[in-house]
Amino acid sequence: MPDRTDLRRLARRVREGDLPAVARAISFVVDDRPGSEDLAKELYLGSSAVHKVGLAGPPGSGKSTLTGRLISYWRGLGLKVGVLAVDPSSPVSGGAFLGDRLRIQDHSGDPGVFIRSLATRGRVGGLTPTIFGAIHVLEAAGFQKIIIETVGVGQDEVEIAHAADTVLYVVTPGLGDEIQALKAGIMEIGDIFVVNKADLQGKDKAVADLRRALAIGAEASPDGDWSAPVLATSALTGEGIEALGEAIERHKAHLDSSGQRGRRLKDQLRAEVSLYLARRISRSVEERLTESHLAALVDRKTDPVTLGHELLAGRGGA
Ligand SMILES: Nc1nc2c(ncn2[C@@H]2O[C@H](COP(=O)(O)OP(=O)(O)O)[C@@H](O)[C@H]2O)c(=O)[nH]1
Ligand SMILES: [Mg+2]
Repeated sequence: MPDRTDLRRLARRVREGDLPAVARAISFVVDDRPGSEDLAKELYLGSSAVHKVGLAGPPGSGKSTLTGRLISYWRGLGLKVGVLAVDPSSPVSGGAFLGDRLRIQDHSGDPGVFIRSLATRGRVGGLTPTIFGAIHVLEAAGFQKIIIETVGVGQDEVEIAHAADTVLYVVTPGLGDEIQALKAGIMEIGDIFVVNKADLQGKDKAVADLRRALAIGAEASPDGDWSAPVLATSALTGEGIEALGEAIERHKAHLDSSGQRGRRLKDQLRAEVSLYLARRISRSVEERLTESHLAALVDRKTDPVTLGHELLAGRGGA
């Protein structure tokens, strides 16, 4: 375990925006290493929330390529950009997709860009419990935009709404018919819908289909004063990227002026604290569970509910 002086030094270098320090601090927090809680405490205080943009949508729709474009767009405006790519790889292979690695290299050497993949470690749903910790490291390091790219399968598409302020939902023209069948939950999480690969056939139909589907869903939307725009982009050619960047700013301005930003931030913090509690409580309670408890259960001298209550209350003898 590193001593407090080491952690202080690491925290200071993170605050100076030193990228190797940012990488080290994120590893610390994500791997839940000894000392990581002290580091997390130190970094959270004194920094402030950054606008977080989430990218959801089916695998292959171009989220990573679009991320590369958004990085360039924001860098052009002089903003520092941090990217967290939620990665489906197993803890065994550990790394990012080759494609993500290549795109990282596009921006390598730029001290205003930091890209990191976070393995989901076989967890159901794409967001790791520690993604919030990684976000706080980026906030402390002075990044001005944070992109969270999800894998695009299952639950993470909905979970991203608990971590991001502005959610982009990315589809492609080829998905034409599927768009109409998009699940209601997905329609609700998207703040901006993007028909990417606009350089391919069928973009206009896809945009029209999506607008129609959204118009039907709009009445049920809890965010009635924001009607989610549908934009066409080509992450390949760069077409539509500036308009997308502007739409993202419009959404941020809407969040600020409507008071939604604060509400979303509280939702995110609630999710963060409950993930923390779930992890800590289950760990500490499991540590109290002994062989003799299990033997008592086997012998039906007690039952799992009663034992569970006793362990939660810190009783349960041995
Ligand atoms: N034609 C075309 N291909 C694209 C576009 N954006 C991404 N791609 C390609 O689509 C494939 C999947 O892209 P990727 O960004 O990895 O998608 P992700 O799985 O959503 O992150 C890659 O081969 C990209 O080069 C686009 O706008 N037009
Ligand atoms: Mg990707």
